Amino acid sequence: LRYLTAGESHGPALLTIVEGIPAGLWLTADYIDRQLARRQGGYGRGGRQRIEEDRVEILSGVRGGYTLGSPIALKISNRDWANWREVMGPDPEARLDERVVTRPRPGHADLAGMLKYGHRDLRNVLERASARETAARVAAGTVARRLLEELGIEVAGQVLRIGPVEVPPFDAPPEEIRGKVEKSPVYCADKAGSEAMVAAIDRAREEGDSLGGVFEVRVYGVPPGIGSYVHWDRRLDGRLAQAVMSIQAIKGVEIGMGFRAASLPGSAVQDEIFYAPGRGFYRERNNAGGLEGGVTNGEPIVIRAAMKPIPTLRRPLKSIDIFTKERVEAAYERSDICAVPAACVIAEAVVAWEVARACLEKFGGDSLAEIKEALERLQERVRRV
Ligand code: EPS
Repeated sequence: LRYLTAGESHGPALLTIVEGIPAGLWLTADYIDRQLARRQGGYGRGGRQRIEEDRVEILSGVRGGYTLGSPIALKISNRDWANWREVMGPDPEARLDERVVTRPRPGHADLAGMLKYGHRDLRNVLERASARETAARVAAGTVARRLLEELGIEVAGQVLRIGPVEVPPFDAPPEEIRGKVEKSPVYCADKAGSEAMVAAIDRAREEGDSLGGVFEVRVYGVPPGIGSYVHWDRRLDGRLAQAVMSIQAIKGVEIGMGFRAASLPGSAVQDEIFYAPGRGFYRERNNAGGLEGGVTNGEPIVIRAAMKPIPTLRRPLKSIDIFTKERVEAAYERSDICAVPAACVIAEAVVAWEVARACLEKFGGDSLAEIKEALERLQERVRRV
């Protein structure tokens, strides 16, 4: 299972090609669009989201609602392209002297990207570094999510912190988490917490500032034995961490008890092992976050991440103009105030992708039917051990 994305934030479209999805999976544009809409939402988003209304176009790999086993090409058009055609176009006539960005934003890829690629207009960096690209990742991850649903595996995310406001994780079955999160403007399961988060975002907006936060993604119904301990790049915990850390503005990732485990004795951290006939092995708590030795142990996967505040500030920090070398204020156009709820949706997608990829490594299969047979064999074997 693999995918690539392409596209600039103000270019014509975002593209992804998803390869390795088995034949026979029910997949519709509407199903993907629901996740694209969730990604666009969340209190604290800026003006750009009023322009865009992301919808996917399935260009290949699906016929009559079912996947064919061939590459699935997905396209999400940028409505804002209409306003950028002359500046962003690929032809030599493009107006490269307009909307030039010369004042790198501290915390954005602007300066590091310029130094790396030798650009003289920071726009050439920010157009691709932009989190707009995550719409394509959500589209690809949502295809994986559909596959996981067929295997009885469900993903649910929730926001736990925005700036100074923190709530404990809501520990419940996935449909209950999703039910509460859907009602919250910041995708938080706690009602009072949601209101306080909205107020914190309003304050940040008034102050011309931005806010980060923390979210959690859980994966329910994962069979034991996915991932492997035999080599570093097959450890599923490492792969999940990489996938989530690669989302724009993520600065920390933890699994299960995470950083808190460092301060406690082993007896308070490791999850004791129980057994019941018919049920097999199980745990009464899940500090490991469903992963031991890089392999799933049958408990839900629990992964949390910290997102830093967005670097584009209405009250900009100081920077240096790349041409004049003068000390100036960093660039500001429009911006989101807080994109933590969106990042949570993106994390659900990239986590679903990694879990699906590891499942296909375990179960193989060119068709959904083959994969389901292999899963049933594993479940049967685990029950009988
Ligand atoms: C982004 C800047 C903003 C965000 C964008 C990410 O876009 P613009 O520069 O057009 O105002 O809205 O996110 C999206 C467009 C999106 O769909 O998530 C950035 O600099 O990373």
